[in-house]
Amino acid sequence: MSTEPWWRRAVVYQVYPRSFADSDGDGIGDIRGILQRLDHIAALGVDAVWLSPVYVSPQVDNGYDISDYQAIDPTFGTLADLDELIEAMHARGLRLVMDLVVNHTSDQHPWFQESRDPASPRRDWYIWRPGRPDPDDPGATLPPNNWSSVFLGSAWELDPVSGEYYLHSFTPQQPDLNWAEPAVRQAVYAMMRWWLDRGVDGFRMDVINLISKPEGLPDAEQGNQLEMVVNDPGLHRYLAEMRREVFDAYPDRTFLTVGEMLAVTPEQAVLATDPARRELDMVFQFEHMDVDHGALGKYDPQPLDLRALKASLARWQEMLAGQGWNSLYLNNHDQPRVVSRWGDDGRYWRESATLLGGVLHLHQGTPFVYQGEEIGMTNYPFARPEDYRDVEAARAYEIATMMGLPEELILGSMARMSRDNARTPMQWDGDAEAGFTTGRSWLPVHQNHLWLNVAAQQDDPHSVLSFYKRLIALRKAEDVITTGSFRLLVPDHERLWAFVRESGDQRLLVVANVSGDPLRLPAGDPFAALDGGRLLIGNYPDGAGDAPGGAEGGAGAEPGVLRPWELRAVYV
Ligand code: TEU
Repeated sequence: MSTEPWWRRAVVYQVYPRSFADSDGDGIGDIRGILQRLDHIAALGVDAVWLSPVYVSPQVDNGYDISDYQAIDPTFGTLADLDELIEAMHARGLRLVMDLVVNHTSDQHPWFQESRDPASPRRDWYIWRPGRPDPDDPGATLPPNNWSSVFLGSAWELDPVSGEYYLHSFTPQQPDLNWAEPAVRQAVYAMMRWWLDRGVDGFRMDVINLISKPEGLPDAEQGNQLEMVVNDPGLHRYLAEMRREVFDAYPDRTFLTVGEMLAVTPEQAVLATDPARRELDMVFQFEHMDVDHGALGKYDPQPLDLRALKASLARWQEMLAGQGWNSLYLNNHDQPRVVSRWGDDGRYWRESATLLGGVLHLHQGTPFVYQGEEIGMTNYPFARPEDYRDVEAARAYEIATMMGLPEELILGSMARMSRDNARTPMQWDGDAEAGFTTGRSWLPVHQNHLWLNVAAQQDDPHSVLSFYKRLIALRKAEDVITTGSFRLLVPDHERLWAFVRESGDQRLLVVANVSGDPLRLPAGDPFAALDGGRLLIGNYPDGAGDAPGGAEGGAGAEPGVLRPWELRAVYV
């Protein structure tokens, strides 16, 4: 087992099927649409695709509410289509990582339907509790404890069938499975093996650190269930058991397992990803994505403090080095588009999109590219409450309104942070509906698809797309990116993001100007060596190893100065 697993040098591309490509004109993306666009994914040079859920689902949370784990939702196609996708991907050297959503099912899942009957053998497959007496109303009850759902409001729903409450960490239509029940775990493991037998190469595990609930389900201090659930030590027992019962059944194959973990600390991530402990390969952590959350959380966005973002990512680099393994991401289907969030999607759109991608990919770990990120897709100008489709946005709006917050404030925050920003259709070309569908798209296409699209960037050597292709190729070619140590420089600088990667006698200096103004680099080592070093990659045409003086390059760089949103990685 001394050979290095493939995913250490891999880049993964995330497909959100609903919004990627629609083959049948119903306005919703599907598996045959992905098949038609597979050349785009292969041309990026990525190694694997993480496919968000395509299983049978009432689609309350766009497929993260599953009612049949072993069948494909007709909206997305058939099992035969999926088998064809696996085969077509494997033929191109691409692996397929499926989404595994097993903290909860849909309330329409037959398991839950049976579980509603207290006499059913499946009663204990979910988490049922009697209510607490309501001191103000002797005839009524209160939820069993004070936990709140991730999507706000109580995490408990009263079911009239038995008069008991069931736990739901997300919407009431997503009841939590009871992992303490051995039969539940065995059913999940069997289902996972069924997918691996079909040729699937791994799983991205949705909110996996919520599966183990603390004994006795005690009240949370802040009315927030997460703090209670995510630290439960039982999690590691379940993950190790899953490894043995599922993945160890295939000794000749190397899978990719990445667990999404809310509020996870680097210490817990080390426990989950230390290869010696045999749990997961990597986790999706949230610390760096939460640095711009205000006192009221996600929907209280604050301007980015670059120092906090740099420090967070650097801390994860240091803490996991040589022990665990990092995933690297700035975008996914739950996050607003990073070029709008932390870049400049106006004047310096191209520069800031490439800078953010470049800085991330030059960290140690396995980078994930979310569909549309590779062309610099931006947030959508959402204006009215009815423009949103996401269940989280709807709940946030309802609760903020109940709290009496001013309408403009609520709508402003939603426009900046809503998950729908990530879910507008993939922009393939400048045609009507951006080449996504021949029908009418389920979420509106961004007006900027007229110029911001795959076709327009395909043959432009200076496009965001071409930059991402170079970046992905570098990971295969340059050992230091995968194996080199990481050292953050100038942590207190408010605009300069700089670090050194070192391996053997290779020393790679990465500098990035996170602002729209020129930035003079500090004097001395190692910055003084920048202009004399060998440029590995840069995001200005004349700083990218291409012909000097491209469109924006103009007169070229002044020594020791970074231009607006300029990134350079240089061997020094
Ligand atoms: O996400 C977990 C989760 O809590 C996210 O919803 C995220 O924290 C939130 O968007 C921040 O506001 C996973 C899936 O990725 C997400 O799409 C699902 O809605 C959720 O689990 C429930 O399955």
